[in-house]
Amino acid sequence: MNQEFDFQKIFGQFDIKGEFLSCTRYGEGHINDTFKLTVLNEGKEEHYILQRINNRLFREVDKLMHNIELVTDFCRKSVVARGGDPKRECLTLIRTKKGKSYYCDGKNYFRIYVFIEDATTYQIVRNPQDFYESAVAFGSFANLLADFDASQLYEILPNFHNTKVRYENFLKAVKNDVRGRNAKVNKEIDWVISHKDLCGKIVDKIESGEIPLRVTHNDTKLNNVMLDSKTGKALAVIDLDTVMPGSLCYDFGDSIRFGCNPAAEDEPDLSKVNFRFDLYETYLRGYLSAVGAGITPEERENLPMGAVLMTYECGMRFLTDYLEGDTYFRTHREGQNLDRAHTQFKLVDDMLSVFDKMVEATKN
Ligand code: ADP
Ligand code: GN1
Ligand code: MG
Repeated sequence: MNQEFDFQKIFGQFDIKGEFLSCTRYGEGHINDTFKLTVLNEGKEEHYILQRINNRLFREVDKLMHNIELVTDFCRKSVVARGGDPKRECLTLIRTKKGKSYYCDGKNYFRIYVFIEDATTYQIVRNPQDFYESAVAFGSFANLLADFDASQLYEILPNFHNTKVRYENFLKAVKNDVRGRNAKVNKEIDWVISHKDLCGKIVDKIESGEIPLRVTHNDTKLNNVMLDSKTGKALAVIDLDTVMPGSLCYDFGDSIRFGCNPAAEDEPDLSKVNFRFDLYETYLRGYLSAVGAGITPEERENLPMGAVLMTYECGMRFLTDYLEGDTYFRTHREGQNLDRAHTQFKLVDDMLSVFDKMVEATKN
């Protein structure tokens, strides 16, 4: 797999001291190709993250990287201002020798970040304390971005969390049935359609102005936050590709979607998948402690719906991708996107069964 890119040549384009040692696949993101790059500098090994940007999805890499440059600069200033360590507490882009934030070999686009050492991302919540820490990280990130000028950013993936548009795309995939898979998933298709009234629950409030649009992260799952391996404390929010206008309810909701499930996102055995209300309370506490007083009463009231919606939407996206032949989310095995859809649908059912409790817990 690694031989498909000439890593030594790519490394040579960037302004990095030292000699190329190795580059191996890394992490469990579904979108970009991520590698750990090891360099020998003055007798010491140094690490970087090299990513091939998914330019099938991010068609305008220049605009994407413009956003990331602005957001990483903004975060760095805030880390420095509070006396933190910018090499570990935010993402640092390495420039090319020509001064650009990415390199294109004519076909593929690459960027390099400083590797955040002695830190971990988790695929499943290990313990409530880690989840609490991730909530503080994402809450603080939202608080920080409140001072970021939204007009500077390109809306890099329009309608990213527009659930109504996602639903339309799902219906198109069902209609086109390009891989002839519909017949296998009639039950799942019916399930999505029977819940379609959920689609407008937050989008409509954003359109009417009841819920404000802010600069948000939009992909707040647990493996997009790095925790210090020694202290367990949150270090840095990563994966900034989707930072653009969005809603706090979505950012909160996406973390709940991923983290309140004690099983993997693609767990085939649904008896292991369930919504842990205690973890919901844990995340809520951490998030509210950090997000600041700027959260409006309408946003707060809609946090539980944000969780339901992000889970419904994500399940629908997995099922859409399954119907379209697994072209969007990276898969490692047959049926993986369908398994992912199943876990999300189970979680929505679970959440709806305790929705009143979620609402009660979220009140002031
Ligand atoms: P994707 O968009 O595909 O999800 P990410 O940017 O989230 O890609 O990176 C994938 C994984 O790589 C992360 O979950 C994390 O484990 C690891 N990673 C990303 N950036 C860094 C970094 N600067 N230092 C250390 N690990 C990183
Ligand atoms: C993708 O890039 P990654 O793996 O952090 C996806 C999210 C989904 C998530 C589901 C840009 O996130 O929207 O919620 O998979 N990112 C993009 O795990 O589509
Ligand atoms: Mg990621």
